[in-house]
Amino acid sequence: MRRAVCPGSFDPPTNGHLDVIGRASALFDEIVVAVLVNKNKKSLFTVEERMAMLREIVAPYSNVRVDSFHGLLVDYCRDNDIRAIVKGLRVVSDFEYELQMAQMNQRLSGVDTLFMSTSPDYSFVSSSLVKEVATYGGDVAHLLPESVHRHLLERIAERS
Ligand code: COD
Repeated sequence: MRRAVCPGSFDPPTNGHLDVIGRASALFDEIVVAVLVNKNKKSLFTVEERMAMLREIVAPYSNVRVDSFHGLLVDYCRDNDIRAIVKGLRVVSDFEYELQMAQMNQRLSGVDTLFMSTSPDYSFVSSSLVKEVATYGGDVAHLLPESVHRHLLERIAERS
């Protein structure tokens, strides 16, 4: 089985993430969307909340499942028989960091990283910018799946 992982923080998942996940699902037998558990990073949503949002939005793709992981991504890949990492590339500045990680992961484990160019509609979208704009009342509805947008507005309202 050709299985690949789309890893990330997904705090929260955006249309940019979903675009890459959906396109990757057409290329592999199975895609695992894996949420990094990182206790040192302050997040707006818990890992469980992010996984629940992801499960909801990937429901149309029958070969996509959602999981979480601790520690090194390459260890998760080894333990789950995953041969490829799929990442989206937005802008040139993404490339330098992503290339470094891809080469490190390849050297550590032999797992290859495949880069997918982001859709021009979402090349400027990141979870952190979406949170910032929404916090100050900007409209981000067109950048997020509808259910995620609802959860985001609820969370911001709870915190204000
Ligand atoms: N369009 C297309 N793709 C996008 C968009 C967009 N608008 N936004 C994000 N993406 C893609 C990017 O490929 C990104 O890599 C991925 O989605 C996830 O994005 P985020 O922001 O949710 O997640 P990150 O960047 O915080 O995730 C980083 C990882 C968790 C993948 C990374 O830190 C990791 O693998 N950590 C595990 C520890 C480890 O193995 N470290 C050693 C690395 S060599």
